[in-house]
Amino acid sequence: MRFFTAAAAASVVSVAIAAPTSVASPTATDVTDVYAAQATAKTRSPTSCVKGAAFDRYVSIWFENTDYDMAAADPNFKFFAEKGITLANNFGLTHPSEPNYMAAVGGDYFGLDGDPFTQVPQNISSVVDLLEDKGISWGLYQEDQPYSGFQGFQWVNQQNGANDYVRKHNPEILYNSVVAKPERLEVIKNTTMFFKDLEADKLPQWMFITPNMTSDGHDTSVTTAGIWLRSFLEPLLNNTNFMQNTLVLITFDENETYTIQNRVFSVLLGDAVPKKLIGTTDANFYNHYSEIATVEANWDLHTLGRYDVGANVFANVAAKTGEHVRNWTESRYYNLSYPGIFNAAGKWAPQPVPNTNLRINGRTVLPSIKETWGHLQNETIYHGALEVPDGYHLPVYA
Ligand SMILES: *[C@@H]1O[C@H](CO)[C@@H](O)[C@H](O)[C@H]1NC(C)=O
Ligand SMILES: *[C@@H]1O[C@H](CO)[C@@H](O)[C@H](O)[C@H]1NC(C)=O
Ligand SMILES: *[C@@H]1O[C@H](CO)[C@@H](O)[C@H](O)[C@H]1NC(C)=O
Ligand SMILES: *[C@@H]1O[C@H](CO)[C@@H](O)[C@H](O)[C@H]1NC(C)=O
Ligand SMILES: *[C@@H]1O[C@H](CO)[C@@H](O)[C@H](O)[C@H]1NC(C)=O
Ligand SMILES: *[C@@H]1O[C@H](CO)[C@@H](O)[C@H](O)[C@H]1NC(C)=O
Ligand SMILES: *[C@@H]1O[C@H](CO)[C@@H](O)[C@H](O)[C@H]1NC(C)=O
Ligand SMILES: CC(=O)N[C@H]1CO[C@H](CO)[C@@H](O)[C@@H]1O
Repeated sequence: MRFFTAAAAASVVSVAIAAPTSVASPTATDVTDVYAAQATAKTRSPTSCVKGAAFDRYVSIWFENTDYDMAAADPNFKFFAEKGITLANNFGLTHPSEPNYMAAVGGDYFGLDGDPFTQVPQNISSVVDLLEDKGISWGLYQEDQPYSGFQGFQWVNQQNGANDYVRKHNPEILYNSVVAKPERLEVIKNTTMFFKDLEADKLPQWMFITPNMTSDGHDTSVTTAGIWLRSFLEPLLNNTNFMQNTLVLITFDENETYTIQNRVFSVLLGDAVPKKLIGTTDANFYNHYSEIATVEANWDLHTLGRYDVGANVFANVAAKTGEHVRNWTESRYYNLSYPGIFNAAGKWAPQPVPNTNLRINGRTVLPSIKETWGHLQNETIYHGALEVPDGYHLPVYA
């Protein structure tokens, strides 16, 4: 199948995962169906305490579509920058939103160049496979997602019809390898559940937090995003249920202006940041794949064998794991998607094969990925390089 169409995929998937507890289809978005599913949706809050080299908990909070200088100038983002490390050269991978979220957990965006209803084929792994392999608990918290495991395209504010929760900003729900397992859906929750888990001291060790379309700046401005972040994160800074050797990344999915480089404003903070690094700037080259690489290095996880392997690990973590932070040599815009299975501009390329022979600082590709893809190594496009392709520098297929 050339294109993995949403309609075809949805029918396959709803058969595969028809949860016995759910009355309505998990992708339904009409009000009656959503409330029916909400009433019976299962939710879980598994915890674990696996020690990491630099941190024991990782929290990624994503905002939307803001140019670097705009975010850096916002008083609330500045407030957090002063409490951590500003990443001066952290890059988005393409435009628009969805491919960036997809890539940040799966190590590629497979040519995606829009925000459609997308389902990543089940034989593609994501970071949660790596985390589970080491017994590390994970969860996503999506503001105003109507219930745990909701797979619909969107959910609007029921009072005023405004954009609220959107699937395109929920990275793990895009992966059929996640959706096919009910126990995984049960940890893809909303921020109501975040506060419950916080209160009960049941937050996981890896989490991804997406504010709603108002709070993340998408439909508003960086000012609104900053105000939301201040109210959400400031109280957590000295909450001991949250700060448990925790590294928080505040970032944006992409730059607003398409004709400039896709550099995003980002800050690392939390009690896992060494005191001497507070208020400093790290100018090394990073991109959204650095998020996966950093987590892999910290907990000595296996890798996905995709662009995660070549990405720089954040230097404050690399210093503790013996990682080599490499210099950036070439400057790309990262403002256009390369071809792939999800490319709507008609630029098709085969589903890329992970490189199952890649090794980085002793870390190898997850055995189950080797099993699925190992026999196709003549077709891999991943070679562990730091700089990744974009629409002007295409991946090279064998
Ligand atoms: C992975 O899944 C896709 C889509 O279902 C399929 O076309 C492809 O052959 C599969 N590849 C492997 C190696 O399993
Ligand atoms: C959040 O998710 C829980 C668990 O599924 C659900 O009971 C609750 O109604 C949701 N909250 C909101 C505000 O939608
Ligand atoms: C988004 O969340 C904020 C609170 O964080 C809330 O005030 C606002 O109403 C929500 N936006 C929409 C459109 O529901
Ligand atoms: C958190 O720290 C701030 C200032 O550092 C302080 O004003 C506040 O009372 C503290 N809150 C708690 C719950 O300890
Ligand atoms: C990417 O940026 C370059 C340099 O400004 C520009 O020439 C090109 O048109 C941009 N591409 C897109 C898709 O906006
Ligand atoms: C990386 O770049 C910095 C500053 O440009 C330079 O000082 C350093 O020697 C370079 N490191 C490597 C490994 O090339
Ligand atoms: C790679 O190897 C597989 C299995 O041996 C074969 O089916 C495929 O045609 C080869 N692909 C290329 C591009 O040579
Ligand atoms: C307008 C603006 O601030 N955009 C930023 C996007 O990223 C480029 C390149 O890294 C910056 O130079 C811009 O400042």
